Amino acid sequence: MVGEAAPQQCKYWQNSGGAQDQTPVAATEESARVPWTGNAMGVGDVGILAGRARTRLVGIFGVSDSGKTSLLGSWYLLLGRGIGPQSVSFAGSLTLEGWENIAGNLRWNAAHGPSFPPHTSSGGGRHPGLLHLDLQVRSTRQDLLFADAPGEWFSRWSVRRDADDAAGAAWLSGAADVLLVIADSHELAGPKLGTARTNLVALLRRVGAERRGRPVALVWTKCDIVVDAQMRGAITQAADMVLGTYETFSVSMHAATGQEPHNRGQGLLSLLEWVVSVHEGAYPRQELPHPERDLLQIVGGVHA
Ligand SMILES: Nc1nc2c(ncn2[C@@H]2O[C@H](COP(=O)(O)OP(=O)(O)OP(=O)(O)O)[C@@H](O)[C@H]2O)c(=O)[nH]1
Ligand SMILES: [Mg+2]
Repeated sequence: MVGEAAPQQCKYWQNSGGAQDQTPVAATEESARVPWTGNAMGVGDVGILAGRARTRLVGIFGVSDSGKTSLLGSWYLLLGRGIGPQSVSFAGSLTLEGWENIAGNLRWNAAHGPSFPPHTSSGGGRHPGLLHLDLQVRSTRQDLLFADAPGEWFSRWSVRRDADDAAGAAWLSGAADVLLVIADSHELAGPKLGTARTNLVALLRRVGAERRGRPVALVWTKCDIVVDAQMRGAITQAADMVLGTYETFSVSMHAATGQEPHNRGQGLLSLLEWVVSVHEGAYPRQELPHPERDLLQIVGGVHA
């Protein structure tokens, strides 16, 4: 099959006698086929990686416009230019088209300079699009799947875990091996910083309740924008209370001054290195003291 949507449309399949076989293709078989389109994978496609060494699913949890898709796109562009964490290099992807869709905007081309990717549409989906990377990490290969979900899912899920329109976030929370929680510097330094803080603390609290000892990182995106020390302190305090152990990273698409002409952004490689190398058992489950009351003092009331 070379690009057709169904085997029946493929002339090679027809010539091979496949057309005489009228057995309908089972729905499960359909969804488990190789995603030849190269676009983002659906959950049904993940089976094709099952025979490979352990695949790591990375969940990026952040409200709308917080920089999730930009982060993914920038990793892809850096790896494509041969820039990666030490001893990590791009070895392939089953979703090249999906990566191109999100990263294309971030590229310079002859006509115009880079711009940001469009908002990730939520459609009616209950599962996020998954982007695949096969990386050479020292002497071994590692398959990674990154979930590029729409921010609205997480806003709903933070306040109502079982909300119908939060099913995709709930799925990701159950399935992810590594969790990144996004703190959007732009919003936390902007005119609606109070709401942004309340929303982020609600998200942190939800992730804290669901993480089951999995590795979590708090990722400050758009770190080219300065967030007030008091705000940073409040978020850190809330994360300490609800997550206990976690890592903190700051990233930006914008190069630090003096880094031109090769834009590597800021902090992108350190975060990718952690995502690739963190030991899944590195953060044993821990019982946190009842943080609820103190949290309410920090955020001035968050809905359950
Ligand atoms: N200053 C600055 N702005 C950024 C950076 N990264 C992203 N942005 C801005 O943030 C906007 C949203 O980025 P996206 O990557 O689409 O955010 P998202 O989290 O995927 O949003 P949804 O798809 O709506 O959930 C972009 O359009 C940019 O304007 C950054 O590093 N610095
Ligand atoms: Mg997006």
